[in-house]
Amino acid sequence: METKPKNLIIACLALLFLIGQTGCISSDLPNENLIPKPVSAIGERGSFDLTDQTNIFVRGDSPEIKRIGQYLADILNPSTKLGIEVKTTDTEPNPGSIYLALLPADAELGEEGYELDITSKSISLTANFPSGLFHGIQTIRQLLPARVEKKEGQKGPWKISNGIIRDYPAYSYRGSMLDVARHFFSVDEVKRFIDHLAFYKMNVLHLHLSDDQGWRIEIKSWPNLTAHGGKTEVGGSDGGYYTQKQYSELVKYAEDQYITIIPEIDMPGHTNAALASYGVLNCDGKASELYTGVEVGFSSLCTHKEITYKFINDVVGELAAITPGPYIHIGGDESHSTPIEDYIPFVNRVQEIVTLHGKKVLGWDEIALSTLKPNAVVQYWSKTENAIKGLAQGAKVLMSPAKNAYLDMQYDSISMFGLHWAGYIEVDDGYNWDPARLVPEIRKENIIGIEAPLWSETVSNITEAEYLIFPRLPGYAEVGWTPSEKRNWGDYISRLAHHRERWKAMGINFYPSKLVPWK
Ligand code: IFG
Repeated sequence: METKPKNLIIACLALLFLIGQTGCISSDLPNENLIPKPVSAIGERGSFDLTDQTNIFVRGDSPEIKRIGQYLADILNPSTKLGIEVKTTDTEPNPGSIYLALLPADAELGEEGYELDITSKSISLTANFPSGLFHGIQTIRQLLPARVEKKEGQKGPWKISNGIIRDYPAYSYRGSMLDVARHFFSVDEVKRFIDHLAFYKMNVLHLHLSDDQGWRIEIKSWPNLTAHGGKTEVGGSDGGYYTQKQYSELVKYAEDQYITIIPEIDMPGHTNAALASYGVLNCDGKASELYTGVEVGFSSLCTHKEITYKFINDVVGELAAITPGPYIHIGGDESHSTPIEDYIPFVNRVQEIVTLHGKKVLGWDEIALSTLKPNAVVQYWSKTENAIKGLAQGAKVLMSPAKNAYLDMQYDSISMFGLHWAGYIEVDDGYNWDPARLVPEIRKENIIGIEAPLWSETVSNITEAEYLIFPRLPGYAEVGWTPSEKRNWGDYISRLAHHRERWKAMGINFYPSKLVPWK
Protein backbone atom coordinates (compact mmCIF):
# COMPACT_ATOMS: atom_id res chain seq x y z
CA MET A 1 0.00 0.00 0.00
CA GLU A 2 1.44 3.31 -1.06
CA THR A 3 1.59 5.79 1.87
CA LYS A 4 0.46 9.25 0.79
CA PRO A 5 2.67 12.11 2.06
CA LYS A 6 -0.38 13.60 3.78
CA ASN A 7 -0.89 10.43 5.84
CA LEU A 8 2.81 10.39 6.72
CA ILE A 9 2.66 13.96 8.03
CA ILE A 10 -0.44 13.18 10.09
CA ALA A 11 1.23 10.07 11.54
CA CYS A 12 4.35 12.07 12.54
CA LEU A 13 2.30 14.83 14.14
CA ALA A 14 0.30 12.23 16.08
CA LEU A 15 3.52 10.58 17.27
CA LEU A 16 5.00 13.90 18.39
CA PHE A 17 1.79 14.73 20.26
CA LEU A 18 1.84 11.33 21.94
CA ILE A 19 5.48 11.70 23.01
CA GLY A 20 4.79 15.20 24.24
CA GLN A 21 1.94 13.99 26.40
CA THR A 22 3.74 11.04 27.93
CA GLY A 23 6.75 13.23 28.73
CA CYS A 24 9.03 10.48 27.58
CA ILE A 25 10.79 12.80 25.19
CA SER A 26 14.25 12.79 26.61
CA SER A 27 15.60 16.25 27.37
CA ASP A 28 19.20 16.92 26.71
CA LEU A 29 20.34 16.03 30.25
CA PRO A 30 22.19 12.91 29.06
CA ASN A 31 23.76 14.95 26.31
CA GLU A 32 25.04 17.72 28.56
CA ASN A 33 28.79 18.13 28.24
CA LEU A 34 29.59 16.85 31.71
CA ILE A 35 33.19 15.88 32.51
CA PRO A 36 33.74 13.44 34.09
CA LYS A 37 30.87 11.60 32.38
CA PRO A 38 28.40 10.48 35.05
CA VAL A 39 27.62 6.81 35.63
CA SER A 40 23.96 7.41 34.68
CA ALA A 41 21.92 10.38 33.47
CA ILE A 42 18.26 10.04 32.49
CA GLY A 43 16.62 13.07 30.92
CA GLU A 44 13.03 14.17 31.35
CA ARG A 45 10.97 16.85 29.69
CA GLY A 46 11.30 20.46 30.84
CA SER A 47 13.82 22.28 32.96
CA PHE A 48 14.41 23.94 36.30
CA ASP A 49 14.84 27.70 36.28
CA LEU A 50 16.96 29.57 38.80
CA THR A 51 14.98 32.69 39.73
CA ASP A 52 15.05 35.36 42.41
CA GLN A 53 12.82 32.99 44.39
CA THR A 54 15.52 30.33 44.40
CA ASN A 55 17.34 29.58 47.63
CA ILE A 56 19.52 26.70 48.77
CA PHE A 57 17.90 24.63 51.50
CA VAL A 58 20.04 22.39 53.66
CA ARG A 59 18.34 19.66 55.64
CA GLY A 60 19.38 19.73 59.28
CA ASP A 61 21.80 22.14 60.87
CA SER A 62 25.21 20.75 59.93
CA PRO A 63 27.74 23.59 59.56
CA GLU A 64 29.59 21.50 56.96
CA ILE A 65 26.55 21.09 54.72
CA LYS A 66 25.72 24.78 55.13
CA ARG A 67 29.30 25.60 54.08
CA ILE A 68 28.85 23.44 50.98
CA GLY A 69 25.59 25.28 50.22
CA GLN A 70 27.37 28.61 50.64
CA TYR A 71 30.14 27.40 48.27
CA LEU A 72 27.47 26.93 45.58
CA ALA A 73 25.78 30.24 46.39
CA ASP A 74 29.13 32.02 46.12
CA ILE A 75 29.54 30.64 42.61
CA LEU A 76 25.98 31.42 41.46
CA ASN A 77 25.42 34.89 42.91
CA PRO A 78 28.14 37.01 41.21
CA SER A 79 26.98 35.96 37.72
CA THR A 80 23.21 35.44 38.23
CA LYS A 81 22.74 38.33 40.69
CA LEU A 82 19.81 36.32 42.12
CA GLY A 83 20.81 36.83 45.76
CA ILE A 84 20.53 33.11 46.49
CA GLU A 85 20.68 32.41 50.23
CA VAL A 86 21.40 29.26 52.23
CA LYS A 87 18.63 28.28 54.61
CA THR A 88 18.07 25.24 56.82
CA THR A 89 14.90 23.19 56.91
CA ASP A 90 13.63 19.99 58.38
CA THR A 91 10.70 19.82 56.02
CA GLU A 92 10.36 19.85 52.27
CA PRO A 93 11.93 23.06 50.90
CA ASN A 94 10.00 25.77 49.09
CA PRO A 95 9.28 25.12 45.41
CA GLY A 96 11.91 26.57 43.11
CA SER A 97 14.75 25.78 45.49
CA ILE A 98 17.91 23.69 45.55
CA TYR A 99 17.90 21.10 48.34
CA LEU A 100 21.01 19.47 49.84
CA ALA A 101 20.63 16.50 52.17
CA LEU A 102 22.68 13.59 53.47
CA LEU A 103 20.78 10.33 52.93
CA PRO A 104 20.82 7.19 55.00
CA ALA A 105 23.15 4.74 53.34
CA ASP A 106 22.69 4.47 49.60
CA ALA A 107 25.36 1.81 49.23
CA GLU A 108 25.83 2.15 45.49
CA LEU A 109 26.90 5.81 45.86
CA GLY A 110 29.71 4.95 48.29
CA GLU A 111 31.88 7.66 49.91
CA GLU A 112 31.91 10.18 47.08
CA GLY A 113 28.79 9.50 45.01
CA TYR A 114 25.62 11.57 44.77
CA GLU A 115 22.13 11.61 43.29
CA LEU A 116 20.85 14.74 41.53
CA ASP A 117 17.11 14.93 40.91
CA ILE A 118 16.09 17.87 38.74
CA THR A 119 12.43 18.72 38.14
CA SER A 120 10.77 21.93 37.04
CA LYS A 121 9.83 22.42 40.71
CA SER A 122 13.14 21.84 42.50
CA ILE A 123 16.64 20.40 42.49
CA SER A 124 17.43 17.76 45.08
CA LEU A 125 21.06 16.76 45.67
CA THR A 126 21.60 13.86 48.06
CA ALA A 127 24.63 11.77 49.10
CA ASN A 128 25.90 9.49 51.85
CA PHE A 129 28.68 11.94 52.74
CA PRO A 130 29.44 15.68 52.31
CA SER A 131 32.10 14.90 49.67
CA GLY A 132 29.33 13.43 47.50
CA LEU A 133 27.30 16.64 47.82
CA PHE A 134 30.40 18.62 46.87
CA HIS A 135 30.92 16.52 43.73
CA GLY A 136 27.23 16.92 42.88
CA ILE A 137 27.66 20.69 43.05
CA GLN A 138 30.36 20.49 40.36
CA THR A 139 27.77 18.76 38.19
CA ILE A 140 25.21 21.51 38.86
CA ARG A 141 27.85 24.08 37.82
CA GLN A 142 28.46 22.26 34.53
CA LEU A 143 24.71 21.90 33.85
CA LEU A 144 24.35 25.70 33.93
CA PRO A 145 25.59 27.88 31.03
CA ALA A 146 29.34 28.58 31.09
CA ARG A 147 28.71 32.26 31.87
CA VAL A 148 27.65 31.20 35.39
CA GLU A 149 31.41 31.03 36.15
CA LYS A 150 31.90 34.74 35.48
CA LYS A 151 32.41 37.13 38.38
CA GLU A 152 30.30 39.95 36.94
CA GLY A 153 26.51 40.00 36.34
CA GLN A 154 25.26 37.99 33.30
CA LYS A 155 21.91 37.84 31.55
CA GLY A 156 19.64 34.91 32.28
CA PRO A 157 17.81 32.63 31.83
CA TRP A 158 19.48 30.07 34.11
CA LYS A 159 17.97 26.76 33.05
CA ILE A 160 18.96 23.21 34.01
CA SER A 161 17.44 20.30 32.05
CA ASN A 162 15.20 17.99 34.07
CA GLY A 163 16.28 14.46 34.87
CA ILE A 164 18.07 12.18 37.32
CA ILE A 165 21.82 11.68 37.65
CA ARG A 166 23.30 8.93 39.81
CA ASP A 167 27.07 9.11 39.91
CA TYR A 168 30.10 7.78 41.77
CA PRO A 169 33.82 7.31 40.99
CA ALA A 170 35.60 4.23 39.65
CA TYR A 171 38.81 4.96 41.63
CA SER A 172 39.15 6.48 45.09
CA TYR A 173 42.48 8.27 44.33
CA ARG A 174 42.11 10.79 41.48
CA GLY A 175 44.95 13.25 41.68
CA SER A 176 47.56 15.51 40.24
CA MET A 177 50.99 16.59 41.46
CA LEU A 178 52.47 20.08 41.43
CA ASP A 179 56.29 20.28 41.49
CA VAL A 180 56.85 23.45 43.55
CA ALA A 181 60.58 22.70 43.87
CA ARG A 182 61.92 23.27 40.34
CA HIS A 183 59.87 26.47 40.19
CA PHE A 184 58.13 27.86 43.27
CA PHE A 185 54.37 28.52 43.06
CA SER A 186 52.74 30.98 45.47
CA VAL A 187 50.01 30.04 47.93
CA ASP A 188 47.43 31.69 45.67
CA GLU A 189 48.69 29.81 42.61
CA VAL A 190 48.41 26.49 44.47
CA LYS A 191 44.89 27.44 45.61
CA ARG A 192 43.93 28.08 41.97
CA PHE A 193 45.28 24.63 41.04
CA ILE A 194 43.16 23.15 43.85
CA ASP A 195 40.08 24.89 42.39
CA HIS A 196 40.78 23.27 39.00
CA LEU A 197 41.06 19.81 40.58
CA ALA A 198 37.80 20.31 42.50
CA PHE A 199 35.91 21.42 39.37
CA TYR A 200 36.69 18.06 37.77
CA LYS A 201 35.95 15.99 40.93
CA MET A 202 39.62 15.12 41.58
CA ASN A 203 40.48 14.54 45.22
CA VAL A 204 44.28 14.44 45.74
CA LEU A 205 47.00 17.07 45.40
CA HIS A 206 50.53 15.66 45.72
CA LEU A 207 52.98 18.52 46.48
CA HIS A 208 56.58 17.82 45.41
CA LEU A 209 58.11 20.01 48.16
CA SER A 210 61.84 19.34 47.82
CA ASP A 211 64.36 18.60 45.09
CA ASP A 212 67.83 19.56 43.88
CA GLN A 213 66.77 23.11 43.03
CA GLY A 214 64.74 24.03 46.10
CA TRP A 215 63.41 23.16 49.57
CA ARG A 216 59.91 24.61 49.88
CA ILE A 217 58.53 23.76 53.33
CA GLU A 218 59.64 25.33 56.62
CA ILE A 219 61.17 22.79 59.02
CA LYS A 220 61.61 24.58 62.36
CA SER A 221 64.35 22.26 63.61
CA TRP A 222 66.38 22.70 60.38
CA PRO A 223 65.73 26.37 59.47
CA ASN A 224 68.46 26.65 56.82
CA LEU A 225 66.55 24.27 54.57
CA THR A 226 64.30 27.18 53.57
CA ALA A 227 66.53 30.10 54.59
CA HIS A 228 69.22 28.84 52.19
CA GLY A 229 67.72 25.87 50.32
CA GLY A 230 64.59 27.83 49.41
CA LYS A 231 66.46 30.81 47.98
CA THR A 232 66.44 29.98 44.30
CA GLU A 233 64.91 27.80 41.57
CA VAL A 234 65.53 26.50 38.03
CA GLY A 235 67.00 29.34 36.00
CA GLY A 236 68.36 31.15 39.05
CA SER A 237 65.50 33.51 39.91
CA ASP A 238 64.22 33.92 43.46
CA GLY A 239 62.68 30.75 44.82
CA GLY A 240 60.44 30.79 47.87
CA TYR A 241 58.90 28.48 50.41
CA TYR A 242 55.76 27.86 52.47
CA THR A 243 55.84 28.58 56.17
CA GLN A 244 54.13 25.82 58.15
CA LYS A 245 51.25 28.25 58.66
CA GLN A 246 50.90 28.72 54.89
CA TYR A 247 51.14 24.96 54.32
CA SER A 248 48.32 24.48 56.87
CA GLU A 249 46.30 27.14 55.04
CA LEU A 250 46.70 25.12 51.82
CA VAL A 251 45.74 21.89 53.60
CA LYS A 252 42.54 23.55 54.90
CA TYR A 253 41.74 25.12 51.53
CA ALA A 254 42.10 21.72 49.89
CA GLU A 255 40.17 19.93 52.66
CA ASP A 256 37.23 22.33 52.22
CA GLN A 257 37.07 21.09 48.62
CA TYR A 258 37.42 17.43 49.65
CA ILE A 259 40.98 17.27 48.34
CA THR A 260 43.72 15.55 50.36
CA ILE A 261 47.22 17.01 50.26
CA ILE A 262 50.08 14.48 50.10
CA PRO A 263 53.49 16.09 50.80
CA GLU A 264 56.61 14.64 49.19
CA ILE A 265 60.14 14.88 50.55
CA ASP A 266 62.15 13.23 47.77
CA MET A 267 65.08 11.11 49.03
CA PRO A 268 67.82 9.88 49.00
CA GLY A 269 68.26 11.44 45.54
CA HIS A 270 66.92 14.82 44.38
CA THR A 271 68.31 16.31 47.64
CA ASN A 272 70.82 18.96 46.59
CA ALA A 273 68.83 21.79 48.23
CA ALA A 274 69.14 20.03 51.61
CA LEU A 275 72.80 19.12 50.95
CA ALA A 276 73.52 22.79 50.13
CA SER A 277 71.80 23.88 53.35
CA TYR A 278 73.64 21.58 55.77
CA GLY A 279 77.18 20.33 55.19
CA VAL A 280 76.64 17.68 57.85
CA LEU A 281 74.21 15.87 55.53
CA ASN A 282 77.02 15.32 53.00
CA CYS A 283 79.39 12.37 53.41
CA ASP A 284 82.39 14.76 53.21
CA GLY A 285 80.75 17.22 55.65
CA LYS A 286 80.90 20.01 53.06
CA ALA A 287 77.73 21.81 51.92
CA SER A 288 77.17 21.62 48.16
CA GLU A 289 76.43 24.66 45.99
CA LEU A 290 72.84 25.67 45.27
CA TYR A 291 71.78 24.25 41.88
CA THR A 292 69.59 25.94 39.27
CA GLY A 293 69.93 23.51 36.33
CA VAL A 294 67.68 20.63 35.28
CA GLU A 295 69.95 17.59 35.50
CA VAL A 296 68.79 14.71 37.72
CA GLY A 297 70.45 11.86 39.60
CA PHE A 298 73.61 13.63 40.82
CA SER A 299 72.72 14.07 44.51
CA SER A 300 72.34 11.73 47.47
CA LEU A 301 71.92 12.04 51.22
CA CYS A 302 74.76 10.30 53.07
CA THR A 303 73.07 7.01 53.92
CA HIS A 304 75.95 5.89 56.23
CA LYS A 305 75.59 8.76 58.74
CA GLU A 306 73.21 8.57 61.71
CA ILE A 307 72.60 12.34 61.47
CA THR A 308 70.85 11.67 58.15
CA TYR A 309 68.15 9.62 59.89
CA LYS A 310 67.79 12.20 62.67
CA PHE A 311 67.31 14.77 59.91
CA ILE A 312 64.67 12.61 58.22
CA ASN A 313 62.93 11.89 61.51
CA ASP A 314 62.78 15.62 62.33
CA VAL A 315 61.51 16.50 58.84
CA VAL A 316 58.92 13.71 58.67
CA GLY A 317 57.82 14.42 62.24
CA GLU A 318 57.16 18.11 61.62
CA LEU A 319 55.46 17.40 58.28
CA ALA A 320 53.27 14.60 59.64
CA ALA A 321 52.13 16.88 62.46
CA ILE A 322 50.65 19.37 59.95
CA THR A 323 49.40 16.80 57.43
CA PRO A 324 45.98 15.31 58.27
CA GLY A 325 46.11 13.09 55.14
CA PRO A 326 47.14 9.42 55.47
CA TYR A 327 50.31 9.51 53.31
CA ILE A 328 53.80 10.94 53.35
CA HIS A 329 55.49 10.57 49.93
CA ILE A 330 59.18 9.66 50.36
CA GLY A 331 60.20 10.05 46.71
CA GLY A 332 62.92 7.43 46.05
CA ASP A 333 63.27 8.13 42.34
CA GLU A 334 66.43 8.47 40.22
CA SER A 335 68.85 7.83 43.09
CA HIS A 336 71.65 7.27 40.58
CA SER A 337 74.29 8.47 43.09
CA THR A 338 73.20 6.06 45.83
CA PRO A 339 74.60 2.52 45.44
CA ILE A 340 71.70 0.02 45.43
CA GLU A 341 73.19 -1.74 48.48
CA ASP A 342 72.83 1.57 50.36
CA TYR A 343 69.53 2.57 48.74
CA ILE A 344 67.59 -0.47 49.94
CA PRO A 345 68.39 -0.24 53.69
CA PHE A 346 67.93 3.54 53.45
CA VAL A 347 64.39 3.20 52.06
CA ASN A 348 63.62 0.52 54.65
CA ARG A 349 64.63 2.89 57.46
CA VAL A 350 62.74 5.83 56.01
CA GLN A 351 59.58 3.72 55.78
CA GLU A 352 60.08 2.84 59.47
CA ILE A 353 60.29 6.54 60.35
CA VAL A 354 57.15 7.42 58.38
CA THR A 355 55.25 4.55 60.00
CA LEU A 356 56.39 5.63 63.49
CA HIS A 357 54.86 9.04 62.77
CA GLY A 358 51.53 7.39 62.02
CA LYS A 359 51.54 7.83 58.26
CA LYS A 360 51.44 5.44 55.30
CA VAL A 361 54.25 5.37 52.73
CA LEU A 362 53.87 6.45 49.11
CA GLY A 363 56.90 6.46 46.82
CA TRP A 364 58.01 6.38 43.17
CA ASP A 365 58.21 2.87 41.76
CA GLU A 366 61.89 2.36 42.66
CA ILE A 367 60.91 1.94 46.34
CA ALA A 368 59.62 -1.52 45.41
CA LEU A 369 63.29 -2.60 45.42
CA SER A 370 63.14 -2.29 49.25
CA THR A 371 61.02 -4.27 51.71
CA LEU A 372 57.72 -2.44 51.57
CA LYS A 373 55.77 -1.64 54.70
CA PRO A 374 52.16 -2.91 54.80
CA ASN A 375 49.87 -0.35 53.07
CA ALA A 376 52.83 1.20 51.23
CA VAL A 377 51.79 2.37 47.74
CA VAL A 378 54.08 2.25 44.70
CA GLN A 379 53.63 5.14 42.26
CA TYR A 380 54.24 3.60 38.81
CA TRP A 381 55.87 6.23 36.59
CA SER A 382 58.60 4.54 34.60
CA LYS A 383 59.61 0.91 35.26
CA THR A 384 56.92 -1.77 34.94
CA GLU A 385 59.20 -4.28 36.64
CA ASN A 386 59.30 -2.09 39.76
CA ALA A 387 55.50 -1.88 39.88
CA ILE A 388 55.32 -5.67 39.51
CA LYS A 389 57.86 -6.06 42.35
CA GLY A 390 55.52 -3.92 44.44
CA LEU A 391 52.54 -6.14 43.56
CA ALA A 392 54.59 -9.20 44.56
CA GLN A 393 54.93 -7.62 48.03
CA GLY A 394 51.18 -7.02 48.21
CA ALA A 395 51.42 -3.29 47.61
CA LYS A 396 48.81 -1.28 45.72
CA VAL A 397 49.83 0.77 42.69
CA LEU A 398 49.12 4.42 41.90
CA MET A 399 49.12 4.76 38.11
CA SER A 400 51.20 7.69 36.77
CA PRO A 401 52.70 6.21 33.57
CA ALA A 402 54.93 8.99 32.23
CA LYS A 403 54.07 8.27 28.58
CA ASN A 404 50.33 8.77 29.24
CA ALA A 405 49.99 10.88 32.37
CA TYR A 406 52.92 13.29 32.68
CA LEU A 407 51.39 16.76 32.30
CA ASP A 408 54.86 18.22 31.72
CA MET A 409 55.23 16.43 28.39
CA GLN A 410 54.88 18.63 25.30
CA TYR A 411 51.72 18.15 23.23
CA ASP A 412 53.81 17.84 20.08
CA SER A 413 57.27 18.75 18.82
CA ILE A 414 56.50 22.46 18.50
CA SER A 415 54.16 23.17 21.43
CA MET A 416 55.50 25.62 24.02
CA PHE A 417 56.60 24.48 27.48
CA GLY A 418 57.19 20.91 28.58
CA LEU A 419 59.73 18.16 27.93
CA HIS A 420 59.47 15.12 25.68
CA TRP A 421 61.73 12.41 27.15
CA ALA A 422 58.63 10.20 27.67
CA GLY A 423 57.15 11.21 24.30
CA TYR A 424 54.56 13.74 23.19
CA ILE A 425 51.14 13.60 24.92
CA GLU A 426 48.34 15.09 22.84
CA VAL A 427 44.80 15.22 24.25
CA ASP A 428 44.00 11.77 22.83
CA ASP A 429 47.15 10.14 24.24
CA GLY A 430 46.17 11.47 27.67
CA TYR A 431 42.64 10.09 27.42
CA ASN A 432 42.89 6.87 25.42
CA TRP A 433 44.29 4.55 28.07
CA ASP A 434 42.77 2.32 30.71
CA PRO A 435 44.76 2.11 33.97
CA ALA A 436 43.51 -1.45 34.49
CA ARG A 437 44.68 -2.66 31.08
CA LEU A 438 47.87 -0.70 30.44
CA VAL A 439 50.11 -3.31 32.08
CA PRO A 440 48.68 -6.86 31.99
CA GLU A 441 50.05 -7.71 35.44
CA ILE A 442 48.51 -4.60 37.01
CA ARG A 443 44.80 -5.24 37.37
CA LYS A 444 41.98 -2.99 38.62
CA GLU A 445 42.06 -4.54 42.09
CA ASN A 446 45.76 -3.66 42.41
CA ILE A 447 45.19 0.02 41.57
CA ILE A 448 44.21 2.71 44.08
CA GLY A 449 43.84 5.26 41.34
CA ILE A 450 45.61 7.63 38.98
CA GLU A 451 47.71 10.76 39.30
CA ALA A 452 48.84 13.16 36.57
CA PRO A 453 52.09 14.81 37.75
CA LEU A 454 53.11 18.30 36.59
CA TRP A 455 56.89 18.71 36.85
CA SER A 456 57.89 22.36 36.64
CA GLU A 457 61.32 22.50 35.00
CA THR A 458 59.79 24.40 32.07
CA VAL A 459 56.92 26.38 33.68
CA SER A 460 57.42 29.12 36.26
CA ASN A 461 53.89 30.33 37.07
CA ILE A 462 50.28 29.12 37.06
CA THR A 463 49.43 30.64 33.67
CA GLU A 464 52.27 28.74 31.99
CA ALA A 465 51.29 25.64 34.00
CA GLU A 466 47.64 25.91 32.81
CA TYR A 467 48.88 25.66 29.20
CA LEU A 468 50.11 22.16 30.09
CA ILE A 469 47.22 21.33 32.45
CA PHE A 470 44.39 22.23 30.05
CA PRO A 471 42.93 20.55 28.06
CA ARG A 472 44.50 17.32 29.35
CA LEU A 473 43.48 17.43 33.06
CA PRO A 474 39.73 16.86 32.42
CA GLY A 475 40.71 13.67 30.56
CA TYR A 476 42.62 12.35 33.57
CA ALA A 477 39.69 13.28 35.79
CA GLU A 478 37.41 11.17 33.59
CA VAL A 479 39.91 8.27 33.46
CA GLY A 480 39.82 8.24 37.26
CA TRP A 481 36.07 8.75 37.71
CA THR A 482 34.12 7.18 34.81
CA PRO A 483 33.98 3.40 34.29
CA SER A 484 36.24 2.61 31.32
CA GLU A 485 33.41 0.78 29.52
CA LYS A 486 31.47 4.06 29.47
CA ARG A 487 34.37 6.02 28.03
CA ASN A 488 35.05 6.61 24.34
CA TRP A 489 37.10 9.22 22.54
CA GLY A 490 34.43 10.45 20.10
CA ASP A 491 31.91 11.12 22.87
CA TYR A 492 34.55 12.64 25.17
CA ILE A 493 36.01 15.05 22.64
CA SER A 494 32.58 16.40 21.70
CA ARG A 495 31.97 17.17 25.39
CA LEU A 496 35.44 18.60 25.94
CA ALA A 497 34.89 20.98 23.01
CA HIS A 498 32.24 22.81 25.08
CA HIS A 499 34.59 23.36 28.06
CA ARG A 500 36.65 26.05 26.35
CA GLU A 501 33.91 28.60 27.07
CA ARG A 502 34.02 27.57 30.74
CA TRP A 503 37.80 27.97 30.92
CA LYS A 504 37.45 31.38 29.25
CA ALA A 505 34.79 32.37 31.81
CA MET A 506 37.18 31.23 34.56
CA GLY A 507 40.19 33.00 33.02
CA ILE A 508 42.05 29.70 32.55
CA ASN A 509 44.88 29.48 30.01
CA PHE A 510 44.88 26.38 27.78
CA TYR A 511 46.52 24.79 24.73
CA PRO A 512 44.13 25.05 21.73
CA SER A 513 44.72 21.47 20.55
CA LYS A 514 43.79 20.87 16.91
CA LEU A 515 42.30 17.53 17.94
CA VAL A 516 39.37 19.24 19.66
CA PRO A 517 36.38 20.53 17.61
CA TRP A 518 36.18 23.59 19.87
CA LYS A 519 32.68 25.10 20.25
N1 IFG B 1 61.68 12.37 36.12
C1 IFG B 1 61.91 12.84 37.48
C2 IFG B 1 61.29 14.16 37.85
C3 IFG B 1 61.24 15.15 36.69
C4 IFG B 1 60.59 14.47 35.49
C5 IFG B 1 60.35 15.46 34.37
C6 IFG B 1 60.12 11.34 38.22
C7 IFG B 1 59.56 10.43 39.28
C8 IFG B 1 61.48 13.34 35.05
N2 IFG B 1 61.37 11.83 38.40
O1 IFG B 1 59.45 11.61 37.25
O2 IFG B 1 62.02 14.75 38.91
O3 IFG B 1 62.51 15.65 36.38
O4 IFG B 1 59.51 14.93 33.38
